[in-house]
Amino acid sequence: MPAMKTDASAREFDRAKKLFPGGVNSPVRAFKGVGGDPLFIARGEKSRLFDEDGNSYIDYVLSWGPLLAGHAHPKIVQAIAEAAQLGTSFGAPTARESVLAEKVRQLVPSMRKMRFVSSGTEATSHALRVARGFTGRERIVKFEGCFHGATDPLLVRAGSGVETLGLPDSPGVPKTVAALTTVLPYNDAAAVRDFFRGPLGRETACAIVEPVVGNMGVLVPRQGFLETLREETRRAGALFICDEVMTGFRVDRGGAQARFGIEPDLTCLGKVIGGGLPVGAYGGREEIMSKIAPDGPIYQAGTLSGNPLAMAAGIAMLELVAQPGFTEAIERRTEELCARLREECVRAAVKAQVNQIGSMWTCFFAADEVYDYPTAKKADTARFGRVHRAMLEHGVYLPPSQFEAGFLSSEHGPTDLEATILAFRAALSAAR
Ligand code: HOZ
Repeated sequence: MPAMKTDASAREFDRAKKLFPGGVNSPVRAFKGVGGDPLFIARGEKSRLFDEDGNSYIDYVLSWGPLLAGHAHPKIVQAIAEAAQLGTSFGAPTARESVLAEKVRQLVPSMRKMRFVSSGTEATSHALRVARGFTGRERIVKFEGCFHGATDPLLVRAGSGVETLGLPDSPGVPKTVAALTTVLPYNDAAAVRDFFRGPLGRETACAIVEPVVGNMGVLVPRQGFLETLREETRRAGALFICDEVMTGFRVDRGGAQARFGIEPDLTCLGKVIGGGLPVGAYGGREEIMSKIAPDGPIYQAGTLSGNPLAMAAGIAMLELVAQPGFTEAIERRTEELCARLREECVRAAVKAQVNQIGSMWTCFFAADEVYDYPTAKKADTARFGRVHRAMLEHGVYLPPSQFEAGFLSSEHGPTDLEATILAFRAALSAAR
């Protein structure tokens, strides 16, 4: 196979390195987790990405999750274009905000009241402040390998780029802030029970969790883990914050909370809710949300919160999500892909664990079940890097890190799957 042409991407990368740290505006994009240089993207269409050199790829990153309906879905593009004609930002209330909020509440009924913000990171950092303000407590709990955006108190033993780059904690996070964060092992119900029944349990404002982890690669909750967390936080008077930025509308149309039957106190959303435009949301019980300004004393604000273009994209996206069978069809396609990837690994005698739920998946090159931080860390990241590069050569764009989730959209069809499997077969053999 002739070597892939990457001159235009290389040129753009040289230029970007003079302007941005590492040449990128978000660390995982730099491909440090897999080797090689990032590709510069010119456009996307349905399931495909096209780079500046004209190469095309089946895209399993989908902007790190938001594009549940693929690239440039006509309904979303039209909604944005129509909204833009009427003005791009007002900093005043609009009817569209309520339309989107009603759609969110229909799908995620635990979000009785909500606030729109501009990113998942904003959603989680404000949810923490609200939990602290509501309970009058300062300590928080997070889980090892979960990533909730680049916000100070949660940049402790975080996954995603922090794990990819081997930076367990970040300079710049004040020690006093980090000291208020307790990190517990994911999927360990006994550790949750011990902590919340111990001396610090009643000093804790909240526990925040990715119900299905996407930021260590995909880790699926074991029976009883989320249920125990729900029960023990309630018993200790702490809030349960479900970070559904990745899982929202993907693991089920009502998110992981619908799939696992848990009712959190607060939920954070991002990614899919904006249909590819910057939107986040946090929300939950009325009693908690009524403490937020101007109803209450807990302050939170944002100039571009509820931005009309972002609301329009979100409304179009959630109208698609609400169609009967929409999310189920994407899940079935994802199951099929993962079953066939497993078959290819067996055929090539490569030890692998393909974790999947909803339209999220990860292929770990590991011999044993991967269900928490230590088991994910045992995966063969060097092999992942070799497979990633070979897949690119064969026209498939995977997340550039073992510790990120792959995603599918409604636009990934049977032809994409066939091409992906052939590419994977070739990549496994090239990447021995
Ligand atoms: N933190 C995102 C994935 N977990 C990556 C965002 C980006 O690089 O765009």
